[in-house]
Amino acid sequence: MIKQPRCTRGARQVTTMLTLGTCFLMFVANLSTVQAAWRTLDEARVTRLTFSDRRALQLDFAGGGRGQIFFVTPDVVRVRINPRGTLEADASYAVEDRGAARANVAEFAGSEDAPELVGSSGVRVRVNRAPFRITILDRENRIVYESDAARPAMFDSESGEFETHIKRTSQTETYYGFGEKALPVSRHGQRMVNWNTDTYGYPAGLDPIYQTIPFYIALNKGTAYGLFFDNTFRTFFDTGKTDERRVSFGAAGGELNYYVFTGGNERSPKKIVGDYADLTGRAPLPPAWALGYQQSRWGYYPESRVRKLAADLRRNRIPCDVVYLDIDYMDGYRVFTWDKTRFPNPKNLMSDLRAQGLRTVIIIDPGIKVDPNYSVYTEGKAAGHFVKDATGKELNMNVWAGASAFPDFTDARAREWFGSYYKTHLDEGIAGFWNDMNEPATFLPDQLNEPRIFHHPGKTFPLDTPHAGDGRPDTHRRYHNVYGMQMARATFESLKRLRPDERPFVLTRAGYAGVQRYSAVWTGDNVASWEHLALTIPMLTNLSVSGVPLIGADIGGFSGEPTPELYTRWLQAAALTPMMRSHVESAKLDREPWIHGEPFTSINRKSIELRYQILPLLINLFEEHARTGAPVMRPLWYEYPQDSLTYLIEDQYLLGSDILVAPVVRPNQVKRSIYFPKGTAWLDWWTGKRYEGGTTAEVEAPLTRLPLFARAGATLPIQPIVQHTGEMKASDVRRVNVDERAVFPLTR
Ligand code: MIG
Repeated sequence: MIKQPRCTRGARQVTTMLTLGTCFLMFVANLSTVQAAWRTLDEARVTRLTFSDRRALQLDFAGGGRGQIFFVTPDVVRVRINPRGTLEADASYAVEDRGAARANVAEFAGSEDAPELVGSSGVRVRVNRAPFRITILDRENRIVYESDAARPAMFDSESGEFETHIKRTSQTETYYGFGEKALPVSRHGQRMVNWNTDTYGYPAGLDPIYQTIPFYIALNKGTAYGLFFDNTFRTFFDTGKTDERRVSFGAAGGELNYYVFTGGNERSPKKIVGDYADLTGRAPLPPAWALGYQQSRWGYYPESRVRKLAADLRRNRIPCDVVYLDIDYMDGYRVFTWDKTRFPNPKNLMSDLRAQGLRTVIIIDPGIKVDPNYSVYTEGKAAGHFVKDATGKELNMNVWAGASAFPDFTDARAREWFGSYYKTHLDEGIAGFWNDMNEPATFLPDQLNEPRIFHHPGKTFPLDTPHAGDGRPDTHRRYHNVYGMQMARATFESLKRLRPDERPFVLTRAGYAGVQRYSAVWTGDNVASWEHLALTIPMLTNLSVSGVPLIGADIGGFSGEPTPELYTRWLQAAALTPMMRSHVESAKLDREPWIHGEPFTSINRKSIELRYQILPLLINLFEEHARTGAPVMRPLWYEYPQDSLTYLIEDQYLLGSDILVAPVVRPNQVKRSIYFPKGTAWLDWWTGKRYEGGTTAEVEAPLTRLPLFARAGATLPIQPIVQHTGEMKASDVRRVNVDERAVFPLTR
């Protein structure tokens, strides 16, 4: 079939094909056995090539496809191909400013037969017309990207699926990013799918989970490139799993629309991550309180329980800025309501908590209970804001509240309408909002004649459900992966509108590339296990280089029960992650730092105090991110791409460039081995002992101590311990030079 592409095309081509006897026979044979009609894009060679405006190469393919290649910056090449014909209107939920994705100046070089597009910094795109292939070369003539000559790009003219293939630079090339994946730090040798999925208690290796960020960075002997595949359908990446010689990616629909990041002169990960942030946006500065310790659980109710929590925090001198209320605060799980028996006077509660230096974040789910006596439902219905099914009936699916309707968050009107309900909560003094279940996740229909398998793929909207798509109506196939991000956007934009002088705090479970513009992200329903504690580092560092800086994992594990040792090690490990939140599912033990008694309470207090000491640095790093797009939490390879011994490190991370964190992520360990990256020396935070770069050392790590190091020569802003960010004073911040004598005792 691949060899006879013209025979398997749709009906439009049939008449011309009838003249070819053999083709006709094949066509008939295919009709009886095959629905899909996979064709190669390569064999459909480029028949016409135009260079317009000193900017873009326009390509016409023999089979009717259209394409475009251009530079969006001197170091970022964009490729768009629609194998089915005219290119779609250029819309993207990921790209912050449409202008950023438009063509930059370039020169046409080469010839009609061997065309080349040359960017203003000397990067070249070579196009091979027949068969169609692309090679991108940096200005030193090194290959950045090369179509795999052995494997044509393929598409299926009936289903709309397609895939393309890149030659791997080397079989030791490593891959990072891909958003949120429960996978090892380098994602080489993997086949990964992007389809936002509610995966309670996901085991390591389960894929996909909640987020879709189809962006990666490839690294080989210090030389990197990046690739962002801006396609919201179900997509996949195969990084040498099916064939170790190639990387493949593809989608279940839409266009082949991707950006190749050359990494500039240096071919560096830093440049790639920065360019990706320029394209998809940066996180605005979070409120300082969101960087403090956050205490959550599913089950903080009634009001007296929350008041007791606040008192316990302060009595135990556990620094804390935020408490969370989960779904139990609502009246029968109706969003934007209160259960008045559990919380008779939310406003009073909020102001009493605020007086103790505590902010409250509440959960808001997308589902709206079908209930004729519930104004959010009746108003949304009357205004036509709810998603309808393929037959035009309101889509109702079961979630916590029972049968519920869902706003179409891909419609600006629905976003604004939903967002307007936050006003009451803001007036009550609620400080931030937590958007859950927005993959979207639903329960299985009551009548379902199918096995009730865990993580059933049917726990979302039917694929043919229509969406507005902000001016490009299409089905859930196209918009599933952006639904959650657009809900977070509705929340963020309404907070901006309602409180223009405050920095919004939004936390979301599902998202798509660019979600950082609206929201923080947590890694969903993890597990109280050592394996999951270890997984937090590769998960968070990769999410971080996928452009999302404000991230965290539920401390202690959401599902199950941690041993006292595991919870204590987890608090230590998370003390310097961008977001520090303990959380737990309902009916399991609290994840409060004093829950296991001494000696654990004192050790846990010390972990949180450490975070508050370092908070001025953390705030600086968020400012740096807002300016440059640099991640806050960094994998070692990001700072040290020339040191290949950093490439596979799973259990160490950097906070900014100056702090190296090496948590203990295994039970009964009182020592651990630590690699110090080449090119700089590191001082032990607690003892001042110096370690040279490029060495590995065994370091003492009793339960009382988080192995922590500061970069020799750095200057760190540190403050005395406070109980919450409201107590911080700029005049108390000390700038400590990390020299031979630096030791960082905890100060009160
Ligand atoms: O079906 O709101 O991931 O953090 O506590 C479970 C209850 C719904 C899933 C979230 C979790 C939250 C829980 N939610």
